[in-house]
Amino acid sequence: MTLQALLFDVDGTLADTERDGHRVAFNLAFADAGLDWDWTEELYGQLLKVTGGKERILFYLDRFNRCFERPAELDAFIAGLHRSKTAHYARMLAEGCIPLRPGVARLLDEARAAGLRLAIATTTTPLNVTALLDSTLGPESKDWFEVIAAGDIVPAKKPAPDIYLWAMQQMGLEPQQCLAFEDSDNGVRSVLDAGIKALLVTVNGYTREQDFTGASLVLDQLGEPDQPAQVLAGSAPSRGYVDVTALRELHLQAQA
Ligand code: XBP
Ligand code: MG
Repeated sequence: MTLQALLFDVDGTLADTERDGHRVAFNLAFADAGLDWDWTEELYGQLLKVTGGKERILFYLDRFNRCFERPAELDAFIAGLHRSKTAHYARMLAEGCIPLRPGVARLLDEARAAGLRLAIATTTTPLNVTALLDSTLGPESKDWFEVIAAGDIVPAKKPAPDIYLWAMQQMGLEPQQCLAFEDSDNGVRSVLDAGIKALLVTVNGYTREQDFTGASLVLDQLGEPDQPAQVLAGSAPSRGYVDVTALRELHLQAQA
């Protein structure tokens, strides 16, 4: 089957959002609520084990803050904190705090010109995706993506495959027709368990040491003509950066 569609994770993949974006927004929400919780860069690396902001807050209480006296309505309390965090995060994006990673805008342009279908598959809140696209590529860029699969649209977040399965179902696609982009071990698990074999990982500071077994190619970034990608596993793209030709080759090899 030929390559038909590119499925993109958002956090860590389209943009390096976690350390200076989500983490900061969580801390602002905690401060607004009068909580003295401080998610340091180091602690946040451990909290990233769990995807989904609400799930991550619960994981923090279970694992790192057992002494906190929990309110009777814990789910509602967490949901309120998370709403506040999302508002802070969207404001930070609108202020232009977080750029896209190298090669992302170029590759999206090339993929559209080549007629590839595009989708998003992420655990983050839908508003965060549109805020990122608006602030980096402009409001019209939302329409480049046929499906934006995000947040609570499926109950089981990554590493479960559900978000990728949902996106492919919406688009009428088979896993063999897709190539996915991820940055983390949780994302890799989700893609592979959805049956997608063509998988390109671009690592970031939090994920560099993780296990990406099963990924077709692991790079430090997609790269640009004047900024070659560094290969961490797999074969280097022929031009030194990821373009549509490299994606087609990768997809072909992954199906073999
Ligand atoms: C991203 C996440 C998200 C964000 C925070 O994982 O786990 O939870 O960290 O966003 P992935 P929300 O890149 O694997 O999709 O607070 O909106 O959940
Ligand atoms: Mg990610």
